[in-house]
Amino acid sequence: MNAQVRPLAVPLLLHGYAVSNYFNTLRQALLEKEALFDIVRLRAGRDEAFLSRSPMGKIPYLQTPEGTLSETLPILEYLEETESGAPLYPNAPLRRGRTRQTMNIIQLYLDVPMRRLYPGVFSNAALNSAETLQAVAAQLEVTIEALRRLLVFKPYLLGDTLSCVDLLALYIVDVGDRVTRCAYGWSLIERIDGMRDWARLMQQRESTQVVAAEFVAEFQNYLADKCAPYRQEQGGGIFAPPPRLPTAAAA
Ligand SMILES: N[C@@H](CCC(=O)N[C@@H](CS)C(=O)NCC(=O)O)C(=O)O
Repeated sequence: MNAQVRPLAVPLLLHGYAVSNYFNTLRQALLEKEALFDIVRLRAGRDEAFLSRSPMGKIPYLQTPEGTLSETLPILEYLEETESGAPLYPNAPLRRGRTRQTMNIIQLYLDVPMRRLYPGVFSNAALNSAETLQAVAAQLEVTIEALRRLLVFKPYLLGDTLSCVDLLALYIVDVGDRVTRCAYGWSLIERIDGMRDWARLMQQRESTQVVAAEFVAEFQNYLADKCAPYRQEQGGGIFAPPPRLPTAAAA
């Protein structure tokens, strides 16, 4: 894709906040592209002003000099077409198609079903019913099998260069691993050979460290607010801080 650089040095404005895996994906893409951008920290909303910018009432959305855009995958494509930084999609049409295919699978068949379990994992307001647990588990098995076929870990998910798939998967797999451990007692990351080493590689990137630091801090507050059954101290995911060892005085 040819970058059509915006003529004016007007910063893009990324709206959302660091608990959102989609916000974190876009923030990291902007950092990787060394784009000129600022962040407007806000939660999802449904008032008229919010819906005029993000019609589904969701974060993240991007304010550009030409207008606003919501939905992470189209925003990633917009950045690819307008920013001159490092490409995040391959050029060859089939490989570009596979990049989009894999992102669709990760969003629709991994993230969306797992969200059905958020109430019983990240908030103590409701329990997940046995039917929901069973239905989501069945979908996750199909998705895990698909990802085993698609991901190559060479060393990035689809080849030897970083792509949008790595940025999308990073935050969805992090939260997903916490969810499967808490809801089912198994680790999403460990179910896919190569995923743990890839996660370690991704953690070394400067852009990951910037985004993950704010995510971990904000997520801690979010879990406390919701009195969530899951706590970061239980570990899991890619970014959960390591469990604290007992101090000598406490031992
Ligand atoms: N398909 C959307 C998903 C965005 C999404 O699920 N955002 C969540 C936060 S991670 C949200 O705004 N939830 C609030 C709501 O649905 O009311 C995208 O690609 O950006």
